Amino acid sequence: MQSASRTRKARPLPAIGKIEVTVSERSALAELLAGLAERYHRADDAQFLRTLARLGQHLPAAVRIGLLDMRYLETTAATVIGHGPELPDPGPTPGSWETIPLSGLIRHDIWLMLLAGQLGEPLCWSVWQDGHLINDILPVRGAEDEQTGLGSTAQLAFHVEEALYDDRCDYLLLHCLRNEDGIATTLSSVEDLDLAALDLEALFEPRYRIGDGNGPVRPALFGAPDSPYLRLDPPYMAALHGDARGARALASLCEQLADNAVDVVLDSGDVLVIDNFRAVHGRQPFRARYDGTDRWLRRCTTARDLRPTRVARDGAEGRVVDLEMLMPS
Ligand SMILES: O=C(O)CCC(=O)C(=O)O
Ligand SMILES: [Fe+2]
Repeated sequence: MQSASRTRKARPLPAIGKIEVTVSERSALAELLAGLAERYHRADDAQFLRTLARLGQHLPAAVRIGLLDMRYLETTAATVIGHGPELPDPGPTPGSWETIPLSGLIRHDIWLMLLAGQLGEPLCWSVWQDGHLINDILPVRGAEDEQTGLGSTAQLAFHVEEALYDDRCDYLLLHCLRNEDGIATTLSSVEDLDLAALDLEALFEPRYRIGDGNGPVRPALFGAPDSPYLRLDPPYMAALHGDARGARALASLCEQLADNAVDVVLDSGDVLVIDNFRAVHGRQPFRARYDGTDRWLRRCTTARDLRPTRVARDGAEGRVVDLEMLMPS
C-alpha cells in the first residue's frame, strides 16, 4: 500500500484503492462532524441515518466519487480512506465492547456513518455486540483464540462477513482508532485470481455446505464468471461428503487467495472499506497487552438494499437483523 498503509510483499499491488483527505478538507469535515454531532447526539439516530445519502454532498469530492465508483463500477474490492478529519482522542482501548462511553466517539462514528452511507444502508446483526450499529474490534481477555474481531493470538482466517446468510452485507468499513503495533488486516480479492487455473464450473455449483450439518449448501462463487463474487468462510465450509472434485476446486481457490494475500496496516484515522462480495479479509495474529494501548477499530456494515432483510428487522426502518429469522435452508 501507499504511504499510510504498508504491504508485506514486494510485488505488483492488488487493486486496493487509496484516497487521501487534504488538509483543507480535513478542517471543513471537522466542522461538519461537530455540527452533526450537536444535532443528532448518536450515530445511530434514525433521522440521521435517513439523511446519509444526501449528506454525501458535503464529503470531499475524491471521497464521494471514490466510494460511488466502488459501489457502481466495482473499480476496487477495497479502498483505504486515509487521514480523515481531526478527531478527539478516543481514550484508552477498553477491555470490552460493553464498557465504552459512546459520547466520546460520536464524531468518529458520524464520520464512519457518512462514508458507510455512500455504500448503502448501515445495518447490524442481532448476535453481534447486542445489535449495536457500530461494533468494536479489539482484543478481549479470554477470547484470544476466537475467530472473531475480539481475538488476538489466533490468526483470523480469510472469510467474507456472514457467509452463512444469503442476505449478508455488501460492504464493511473498519475505522482505525488505534494501531500502535501495526497489526495488519489481511485482504485478498477476486481481481487477483487466475480464473483460468480454477475449476469455475464446480465453484459455481451448490456443492459446499456452509456452517454445521444443517447449514445451507451453496456455490463458493456466483455472479459473472469473468469477475465472480465470493461466498467463502473456509474454516466453516466444506464440499459435500464424497465430492472430491468440489473439495479440490475449493482448495485451489483458497490457495490462490492465500498466495495473493496482502497485509494492510491501518494507521489511526484510516478507514478501510471492503467489498464483501469481491474480497475476503482476516487479521494477523498478535499478543494483546490489555493496558489501554491495544489495537482498536470501529466497524460498520452496509447493505445496498434493506428489503431482503425486512422479515428479520423490526419495522421498515429497523437496522438490527435478527439472524435467527434469516436462517437459510
Ligand atoms: O481485525 C481486523 O482487521 C478484521 C476483523 C474482521 O474480520 C471484521 O471486523 O469483520
Ligand atoms: Fe470479518
